[in-house]
Amino acid sequence: SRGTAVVTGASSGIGAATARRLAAEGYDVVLAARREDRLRALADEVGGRAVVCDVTDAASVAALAEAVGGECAVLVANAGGALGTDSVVDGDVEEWRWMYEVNVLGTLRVVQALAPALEASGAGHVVVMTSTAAHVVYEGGGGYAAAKHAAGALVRTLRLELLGRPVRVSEISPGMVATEEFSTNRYRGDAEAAAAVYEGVAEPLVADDVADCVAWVVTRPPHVDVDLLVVRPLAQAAQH
Ligand code: NJP
Repeated sequence: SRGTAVVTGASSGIGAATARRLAAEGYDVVLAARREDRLRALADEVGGRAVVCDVTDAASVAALAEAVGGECAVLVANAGGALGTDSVVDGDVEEWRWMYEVNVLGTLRVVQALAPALEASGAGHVVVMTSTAAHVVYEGGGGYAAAKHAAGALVRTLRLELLGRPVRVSEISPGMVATEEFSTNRYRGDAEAAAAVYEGVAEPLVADDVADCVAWVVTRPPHVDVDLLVVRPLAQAAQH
């Protein structure tokens, strides 16, 4: 085994694809998210462990760290999401708060809880899933971009803090990926609105495209440090 790999947000989309990919690479995967039925089914499929965890809840994250144990080779801090109404002028403050809780503070909690186990592994690796929205802003995406910019600042600061320790830190910033983010989370099941998001992006990435990036980053030789990997659908490249 290559050691334990914890993936948050492993119940769907990029996280589920990443868990499959890392299991295939020989990691003992720990799948964390809130939807237990999905986690259990995936854990059975890949031979991993399901740990129900809400990254917005400190006790829940502490229980995840407890379940992981003393050593963790890889943490993929991927749990996150966007909501539809994140205008600056008339967006709902509570929706902005939700995006901060899950994308920023959720990542912070998980990184803090697992940092000792990552260091104890002797060659830990933290991968934080931000977004192209961590680097650019776009109209209608103010809350998400603000939260992902903050998550980006978090991961870049973490790199500085961990310099000289046996933990590598990488940020992966995907563009548009066809997952549940835009069907269930962002647009709350409104299929028409979800389809509209993909307008102008004829062929969005699929979750496996991003999972491939995660697997590539964490399987580089120990002296190779991948700082930031930005991956977009070709059709989006001209936009931002
Ligand atoms: O979306 P989706 P993605 N505690 O909705 C989990 C970023 N990204 O795969 O708890 C714990 O299929 C949720 O699990 P559950 C995006 O911002 C995406 O696209 O069971 N887990 C589910 O497993 C996010 O950071 C695109 O509901 C929580 C997962 O998060 C990451 O990619 C573009 C949770 C979300 O899976 C994966 O999103 C981009 C909580 N409180 C960045 N709340 C894109 N799709 O286009 C949610 O630039 N989760």
